[in-house]
Amino acid sequence: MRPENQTSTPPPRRPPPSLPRPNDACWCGSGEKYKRCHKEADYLFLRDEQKRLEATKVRPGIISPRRPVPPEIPRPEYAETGEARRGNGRLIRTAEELTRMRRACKAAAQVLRTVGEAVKAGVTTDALDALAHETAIKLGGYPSPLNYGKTEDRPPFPKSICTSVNEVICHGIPDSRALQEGDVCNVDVTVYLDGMHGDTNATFFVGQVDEESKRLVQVTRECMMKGIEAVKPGRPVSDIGRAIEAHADAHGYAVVRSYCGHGIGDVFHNDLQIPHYFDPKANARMEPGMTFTIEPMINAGVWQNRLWDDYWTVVTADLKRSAQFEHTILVTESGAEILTQ
Ligand code: EYF
Ligand code: CO
Ligand code: CO
Repeated sequence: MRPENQTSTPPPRRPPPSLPRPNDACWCGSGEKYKRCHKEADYLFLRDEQKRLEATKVRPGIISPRRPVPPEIPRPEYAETGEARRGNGRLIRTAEELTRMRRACKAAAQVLRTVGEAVKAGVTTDALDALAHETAIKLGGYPSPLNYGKTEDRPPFPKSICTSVNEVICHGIPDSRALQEGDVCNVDVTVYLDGMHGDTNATFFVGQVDEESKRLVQVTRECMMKGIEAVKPGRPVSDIGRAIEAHADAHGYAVVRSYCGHGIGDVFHNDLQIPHYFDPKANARMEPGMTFTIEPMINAGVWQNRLWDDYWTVVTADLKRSAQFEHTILVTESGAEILTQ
């Protein structure tokens, strides 16, 4: 048959971004009610498109057995039972506590550097977990996420770091999935050493990534730095979120609202919360001697998140990419000192 005589079914037309109501006129201009015209075809089209989208997204892999920590490593209160303390309400560190805090933060930064160097296509996130676990222990530390976060509704976190790839915002569980060329992978490390926790994370490129992901990661790093520059004794912690949100907004990105920075020290998370968006209710004043994290999660699309049914893995609601950076900081007389540098 000659090409001009071939008949083939045209591909289904893409529905407009905002669908009409059933009794409104159809978007195609037929003059028919939407429900009698394109409604069914649109719903089938969108369902198939969602399936196609999900097929290219991160899926859960196999989680390896719990890694043991040698008995000589001092451990936090939840290491055996999963039951964590909330802290004693004291948010200002003594000089002696700060000395220990610096050691814990330095160890966390070292583990993050070591794991960051191992991020490559073909490496599983479980292999990154093994490396972080072993490096923390070599430094005399306990990997804080291991067995942390148990409540009535969920078991404790099963691994030593969080690895959050592409559309995973945070708390991704290291598993058998191998990193792929073009992925972005956040590695979040917390180490318990000398009775204190130090918490830091960074987002790494796996090989060559697309320009949009490079921009997202760069702007997210800048958001964290803007937040750190906003730290000033006497000012409310809402200044931090205000600075971060303004920078994300200016680049067309969204700030995750469900997870915040946190006070940290002898407990992994104390009562102090640091929102990364402007929240006028976040009126706690920053004081010299406070230690907390600034860890903005910035999304390429919408700010909303969903939780996988594994209890932990937080993903973007639209499955677009997300990035994060984190430092533990100390409030000084003039601003902030980064402890996890
Ligand atoms: C839905 C946990 C996970 N919580 C916080 C427990 O501050 C952290 N990173 O910078 C941080 C790391 C971990 C963590 C690892 C495990 N958890 C609690 C509540 C919800 C949740 O995931
Ligand atoms: Co962290
Ligand atoms: Co943190």
